[in-house]
Amino acid sequence: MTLLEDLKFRGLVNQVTDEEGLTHILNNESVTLYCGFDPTGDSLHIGHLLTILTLRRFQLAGHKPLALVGGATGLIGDPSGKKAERTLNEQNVVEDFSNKIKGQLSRFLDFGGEDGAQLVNNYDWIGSMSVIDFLRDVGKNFGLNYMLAKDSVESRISSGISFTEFSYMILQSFDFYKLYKEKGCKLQIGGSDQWGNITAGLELIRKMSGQEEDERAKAFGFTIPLVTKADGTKFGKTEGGAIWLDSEKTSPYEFYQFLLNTDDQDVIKFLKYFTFLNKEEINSLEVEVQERAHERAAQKRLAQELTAFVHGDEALMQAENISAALFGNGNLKELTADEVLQGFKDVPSYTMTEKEIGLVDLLVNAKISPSKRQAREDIKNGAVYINGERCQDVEKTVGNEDKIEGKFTILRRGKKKFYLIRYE
Ligand code: 629
Repeated sequence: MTLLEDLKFRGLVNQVTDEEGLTHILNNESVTLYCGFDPTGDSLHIGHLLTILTLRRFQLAGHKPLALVGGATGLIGDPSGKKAERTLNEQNVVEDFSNKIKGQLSRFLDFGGEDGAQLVNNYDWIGSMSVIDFLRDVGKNFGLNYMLAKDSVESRISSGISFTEFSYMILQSFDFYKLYKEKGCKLQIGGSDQWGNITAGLELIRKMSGQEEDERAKAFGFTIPLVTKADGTKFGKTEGGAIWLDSEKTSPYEFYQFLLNTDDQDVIKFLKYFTFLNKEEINSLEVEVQERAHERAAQKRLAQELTAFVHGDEALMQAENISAALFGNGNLKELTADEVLQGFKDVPSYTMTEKEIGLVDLLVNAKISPSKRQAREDIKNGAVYINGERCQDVEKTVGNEDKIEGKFTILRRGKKKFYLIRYE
C-alpha cells in the first residue's frame, strides 16, 4: 500500500489540493512537509495527536516532517474554527507555552539523522519583521475579497473580528512560503479547520515565486478530518476537562481509561486514525467488536497502543496495573505509591495525623461512615475493605502494616466508593 492509499484506508484524507500531483511526488521523492502548532496552552491535547501521528506516517514512508511551533502566530490567534475573538496572552506566557509544546513534539517524531524531523519556530522569522516589510512584501499579495471569503473570516463578520485575527492567515501563509523557499517544504498538512490558511499559503507561494512556470516546484495542501464521535459529543473532552498529552495534567492512567471507554461505534475508526496497526489487524478487531463486544478487545488495543506511544511502555504497565486493581482481579496492595496517586486522584481523601487508629474511628473521622454505630454495622456487614481486602473485625486498628509504601491506605465502602487515606 502506498502512503496515500494507507491514509485513505484510515479515513485520514479530508481534502487535497491536487491529488494526482501529490501522489506523484510522494511516490517519487522524499517530500518535506510541515504542520503548525500554536502555543495557546501549556500542553498539546489528544486532538493534536492525530496531526502528529499523520506527520509520523509521512516520516515512516520516507518523507521529512517539520513541526512548527507558532511562537509568533500564538501571539496573534487563529480565528479558524473559532466563534469568538480570543484574549491575548502575555508574551512571556506564550514563550513558556512554546517551550513546553516544543518539548512534547520532540517526543513524538524521530529527530535523529540527516532526514530526521525538524522543529522550527515562526518567531524566528516573523518576530523581527518590520511592519513596513510585512505590509509591502507580504500583505500586497492578499486581496481583500479573497480574505473576506475565507470561512474563518466570513463566519465572523457579523459577530466581530479584529484586524489582528483577520491578518492571521497572512502570517501562516508567509510561514509556508518561507519554509518552501528555505527548506524546500512542498506540503502543509493540518486539520480541516486549517484548509483556508493552507490554501492561502499556496496562493502566496504562487504569487511570490512565480511557481507555475515549473511544475516540479509545485506545493500542496492536505487536511485530515476533525475527530467526531457517533453520539455527537465532542471528542477528547471528559467531565474533568480535556485529555492532555502532559502526564502531569492527564495521568497515563486517566489517558488509558479515556481510550478504554471508547464507544463500540467509534473504536474501529479510532484504531485506524490513531494506531499503526495494519488493515488485517484492524479487520480482525472489527470482527471482535461484532461478535464479542463485551470483551472490549478493540478498546484495550487502542488504549494500549496510544498510551504506550504517548507515555511509554512503563506508564502503560502502570495504567494496566491500576485498572486491574480497581476494576479487575488485581491486588491493590501491589500498587506502588505512584500508581495509587494516579488511580485515586479523584476520590475523596483524608489526611490522618495519628500513627494508628481504630478502623471504626477512622471511618467516622474520614466521613466514610456517618456514625460509629453505622461504621460498626458497615464492618460487620462486610462492606468495608482495606487495600482491597474485606475487613469484618470491628476491633481492627489501622497502622503501619496497612500503608502502601508508607504513604497511603485505600479504604472502600460498598461496591465502588473508594477513599484515599494519606499520612502526614
Ligand atoms: C503557523 C501556525 C503555521 C501553520 C499552522 C499554525 C497553527 C494553526 C492552528 N492549529 C491548531 C493549533 O495550533 O491554529 N493556525 O491548535 C491545530 N493544529 C493541529 C491541527 C488542528 C488545528 O495544531 O491542524 O486542525 C487540530 O486538529 O486546529 O505556519
